[in-house]
Amino acid sequence: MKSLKTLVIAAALSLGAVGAGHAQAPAEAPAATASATPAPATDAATQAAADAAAPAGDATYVPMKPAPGVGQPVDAGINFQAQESPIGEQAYWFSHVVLLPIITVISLFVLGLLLWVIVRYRAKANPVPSKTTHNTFIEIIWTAIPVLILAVIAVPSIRLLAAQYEPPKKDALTIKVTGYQWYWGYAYPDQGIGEYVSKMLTEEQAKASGEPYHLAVDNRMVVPVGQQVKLIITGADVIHSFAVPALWTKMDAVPGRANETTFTVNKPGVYYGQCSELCGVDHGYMPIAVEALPMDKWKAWVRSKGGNPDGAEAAAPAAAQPAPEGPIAAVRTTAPAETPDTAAGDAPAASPATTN
Ligand SMILES: [Cu+2]
Repeated sequence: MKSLKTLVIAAALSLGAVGAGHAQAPAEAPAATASATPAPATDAATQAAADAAAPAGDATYVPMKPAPGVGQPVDAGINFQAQESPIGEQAYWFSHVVLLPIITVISLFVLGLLLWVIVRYRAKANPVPSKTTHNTFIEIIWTAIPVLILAVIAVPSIRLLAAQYEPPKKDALTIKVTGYQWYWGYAYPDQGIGEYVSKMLTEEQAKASGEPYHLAVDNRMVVPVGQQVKLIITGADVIHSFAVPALWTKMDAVPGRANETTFTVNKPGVYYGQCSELCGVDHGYMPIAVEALPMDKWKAWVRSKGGNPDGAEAAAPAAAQPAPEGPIAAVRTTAPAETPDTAAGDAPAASPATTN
């Protein structure tokens, strides 16, 4: 199984990183959120090259419509979102097949004991109270059984914890995620896709594209189905947190650090999330949308972004450099095509007034 080191790292990271709650966005809209153009702005030459390189019929990327109730919260929902990744399924099973039944049985048992004591040993029925104190047998039982229950729970619990922090596979797709006040930036260094920003759609835009307002964005993170995705996550200004409940993914975006997490999406779809670390006045307006596509369609999307789906060798050398130490400057070597308000310099978050 996992090494002791993995377990220790997993336990330490999990203290701050894993959670299943999903806050609803506030109802009030931000003042005049300036969104970039919804459609990716590819120039004619890039598009022509993509058309030539792509198999017929898949060269054009059209944002997928979300399925109702999948990858997003539901009205009056109290359960986890339906899980669409292997780790998420494991976690869901652990919660609903192991923990909930045990919790229910213990709660009913304790409630029964309380009722029994209240009725059987009430003052009226016992004018002379019992002076009994210790009972060795009972004390051993009520210590040993909880210990056994905890030991049984510990096995799947630690297995799940370790699985969440297992190092990524060699062929994982690397995406660099940067949290800004108050939007997200995504870059695909191995495909030569420089950073582009992802901003919340206005209410009218969301309605027009048939997506939930406060969750819909202009430029999604697009990933292939069934392939492991490795996120390198950092923050440009303050601490943010990248969280997508349906993919069982949450990781803090901390300035000066490159945090890593992985997920694999089971099936095509659109999965929404939100920044989950209070990061300032527009914290509630920096949603996340992950779109999972079959591999051929994902490759077409990469081409539509001017990237090379087949990896780093053929991509532009400057854009392919891994740069955990100076992440923002490095991925900006390829100028974002559709990011008018961040393309101007190396300090995209320096003027909140222009981004909101
Ligand atoms: Cu944030």
